[in-house]
Amino acid sequence: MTHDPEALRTRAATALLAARDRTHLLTGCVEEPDLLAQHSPLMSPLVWDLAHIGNQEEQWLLRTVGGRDALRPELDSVYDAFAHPRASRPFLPLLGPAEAHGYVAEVRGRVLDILEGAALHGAPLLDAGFAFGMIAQHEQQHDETMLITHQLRRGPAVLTAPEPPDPTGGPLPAEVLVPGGPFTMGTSTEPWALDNERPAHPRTVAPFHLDTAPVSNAAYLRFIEDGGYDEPRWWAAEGWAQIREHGLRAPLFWRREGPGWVRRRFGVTEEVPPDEPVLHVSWYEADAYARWAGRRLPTEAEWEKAARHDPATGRSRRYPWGDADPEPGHANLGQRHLRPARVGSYPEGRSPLGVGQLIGDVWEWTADDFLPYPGFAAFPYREYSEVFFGGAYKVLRGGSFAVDPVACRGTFRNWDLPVRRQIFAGFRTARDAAPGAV
Ligand code: AVJ
Ligand code: FE
Repeated sequence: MTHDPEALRTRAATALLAARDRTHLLTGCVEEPDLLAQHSPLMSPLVWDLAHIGNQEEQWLLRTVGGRDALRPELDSVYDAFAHPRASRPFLPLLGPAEAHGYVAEVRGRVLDILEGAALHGAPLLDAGFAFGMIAQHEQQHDETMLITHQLRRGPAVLTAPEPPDPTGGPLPAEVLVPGGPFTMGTSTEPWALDNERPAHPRTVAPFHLDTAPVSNAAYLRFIEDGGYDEPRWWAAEGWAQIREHGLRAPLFWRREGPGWVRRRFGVTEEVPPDEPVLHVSWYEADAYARWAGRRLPTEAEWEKAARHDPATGRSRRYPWGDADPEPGHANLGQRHLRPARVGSYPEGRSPLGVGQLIGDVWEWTADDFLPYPGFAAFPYREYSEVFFGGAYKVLRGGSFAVDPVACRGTFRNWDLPVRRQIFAGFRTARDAAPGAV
């Protein structure tokens, strides 16, 4: 990233404005009752996300970075994600839609003024405009959350987008061999990387084979049709308990119709597209599929080595295609499309070893629990990552079609509970290489 202060200022302002455009799109396409309603107990009302975005921005950019007096200090507790579980948020004294829009706009006006005069160096929170980048990422993360709420919402479609491009570049082998040995995991140099991606540190992986694309609906359907949901031997105990208790037979939003399956997608019912990466599966479903296929989920280190390691130089790169920021030809990011692209798409985005679609399309469940890297230091607040470390959450990598490029890198780590299915998650599988492989 540039060190020129004016270029940094422009980058920060552009990231904030892009996030706000998306927030407006997601909150402007439904009527007031739909902004106030809770569409699922797993999600907040959209109007909570909206004002929470503004409140985070007020706390970090207006007060902490700008040193200004609080604008609406009484809102801090209402929009504190830890004080109120999502299911309880409709009952809070929330700002109404018009008030919430007014509040976020008022905060933003002052923040852009602060950005004009801010030193973008001299303290970790300011260096390269980190705090501004963090808040732009925070807004984009909530925009993805709001898009999940849109997917859960019943009723006719309100969002539209062009279809992803057709797959090009010819057929891929099903898997590639990723060589064993050391590589650099995490980062100490990516300016807007969040605390859990840091620091860069050496890791060694054994040689392994990795799918060149995420698992498709057609492949997942073979698992279903083979009785995968009736066979306890494929399932971790808690996963088996979940599918039995809730009678799960297929990914979330799928429904049997005649001999086939249809699914509801942003208010439209369509046949399940065979060549698209499977979406809306839990970690337990991904894990069970992999075991059925005689394979396993990749570890987080394996995923990152496949995505970042350049065998020619031994260096870890920012993205599978190199160090350049994502362009539309590299990956399906940024809600440009409302679905993952078919497997085999984005040949320009492939890694040197020929692994495709690591970035964008679907979040990919990995085998691992969300844990700190050696040398981790919480920054700038414990509640971003540290309070989630332990064993309860599984790591997801690579980002979905709903992730903005500002919040997606080869090092970016997401996490969620292994039972969750509403997130835009799929997976790919791996297997150990035979002894003697490189
Ligand atoms: C990193 C996506 C798990 O949405 O819970 C938003 C991001 N943190 N506000 C989440 C986040 C605080 C977080 N995830
Ligand atoms: Fe948040």
